[in-house]
Amino acid sequence: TTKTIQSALISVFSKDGLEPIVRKLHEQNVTLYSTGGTEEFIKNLGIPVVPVEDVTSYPSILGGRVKTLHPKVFGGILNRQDNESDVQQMVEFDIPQIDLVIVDLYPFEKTVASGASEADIIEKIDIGGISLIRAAAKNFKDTVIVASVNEYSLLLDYITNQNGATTLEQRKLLATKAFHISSHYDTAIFNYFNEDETYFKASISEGQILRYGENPHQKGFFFGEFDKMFSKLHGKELSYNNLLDVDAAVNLILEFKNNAPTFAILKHNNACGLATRSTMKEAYLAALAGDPTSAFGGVLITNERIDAATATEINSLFCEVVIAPSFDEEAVAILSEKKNRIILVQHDVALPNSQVRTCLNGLLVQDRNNVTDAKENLKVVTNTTPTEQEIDDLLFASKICKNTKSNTIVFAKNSTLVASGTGQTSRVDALKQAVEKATNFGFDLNGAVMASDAFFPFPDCVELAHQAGITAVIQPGGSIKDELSINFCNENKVAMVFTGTRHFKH
Ligand code: 93A
Repeated sequence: TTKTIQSALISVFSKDGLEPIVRKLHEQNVTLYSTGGTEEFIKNLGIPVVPVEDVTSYPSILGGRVKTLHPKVFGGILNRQDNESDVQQMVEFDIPQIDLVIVDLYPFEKTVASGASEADIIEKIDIGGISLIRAAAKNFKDTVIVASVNEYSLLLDYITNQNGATTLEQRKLLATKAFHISSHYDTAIFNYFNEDETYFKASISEGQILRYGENPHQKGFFFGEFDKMFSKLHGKELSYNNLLDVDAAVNLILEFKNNAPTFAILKHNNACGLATRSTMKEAYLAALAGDPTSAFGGVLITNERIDAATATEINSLFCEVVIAPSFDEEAVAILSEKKNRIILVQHDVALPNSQVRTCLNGLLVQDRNNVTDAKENLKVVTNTTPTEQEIDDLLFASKICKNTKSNTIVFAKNSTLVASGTGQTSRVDALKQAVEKATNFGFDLNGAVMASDAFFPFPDCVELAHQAGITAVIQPGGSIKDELSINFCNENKVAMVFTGTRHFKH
């Protein structure tokens, strides 16, 4: 798989940095082919070079628009050296082998940026060069592609230190970089043509046009393969906000994949009800009881099949979307009674491992938060140890906490979300909100547990939690004032565990 460069086609717009490469190639007796200006440049260095016209027996025509676009050139680049018929045809059609292609494309973006006329800009759409790049990159098994000045030093290294030899791995890496360049180049051309964004208004081939964005005056699109993740059984088209809720719901229920029947109700991407029970109907009723007010217009999701008994209960709630891995036939009939209610069967497909959002004039990309706190990762930091039931509830609460907007405080008891404070700018406010909600919906917080997505900078949170009746706490730990919270818990017989993992979600 190691190949030595014996011939090269060089066609570069900018000649900067080319001289040392050409000299080294010449030193190693590499046959050089080249186009107009580049050929001139090489000749002026006193180095022999074969004009590409001599290969094609064809002049450069149409004012240079067609120079390298010829079977003899592309045959030389694209032939497979381990393919008998390719090898035969190379002889039959007298095609020269081309081992290395060096291209620097017409500067399309620079020309656009300079404010040039449309005619000048169009002329800077490189056709031959981009084809050379794509051809050589496609045939990386046999051909080396250098599609940018940025790769000159790498090439120089191969010529100098590897005597012009490259490994398959090195050629594939250069091909990857080449396709990055060609896709960027074509995207720039697309953006120029699509200046007024008419394309997106007219076409759904790229993104799915949504009725509108977050609000009716905003346009909205979804780029993804919804049908791979869900089968829609019933209901209206999903809106931008529906999709965001569905995303939150899918991420949340993933945490409970292997649990007993678990039912979650989400509003504005946060869980407002969630419970695990021995039947789905009980789980639903317990989830609904968590916050029946917020559940109105919510998105519902389960980790197991929805049966008719559960569907009957759900039917009396106004909700936007119901998602489950499967439904009893009768359940679908019941849930379909409401014309607009969206019913989705969720398929067992993994979510991508990267998350992307816009940031300023670019993007932020990060890994998914794949850490789920587990029993073996808990470190008890108080004299009081949590009971088995409390440990179960702490882990249960932590799963919800992780999937709720920061700052978050979650209260749970007996596998039920009792109340949460979500998306607050201070952790104490999140806690106060949770206490107030729990009180409003008639929950007794005595013996309930608390989860926090990040550490407590002060002991105020454990103080308020204890006052409310909380007996066990789960949090990452790591504040310089951890000791103050631990001391308070010790004095008041509250159990606390550290996970070491923060679960911000903004
Ligand atoms: O007009 S083109 O699209 N037609 C071609 O056949 C062609 N082949 C190479 N432009 C073409 N090129 C480009 O010419 C290269 O990508 C490079 O940017 C430039 C080099 O031309 P010269 O060697 O004459 O300076």
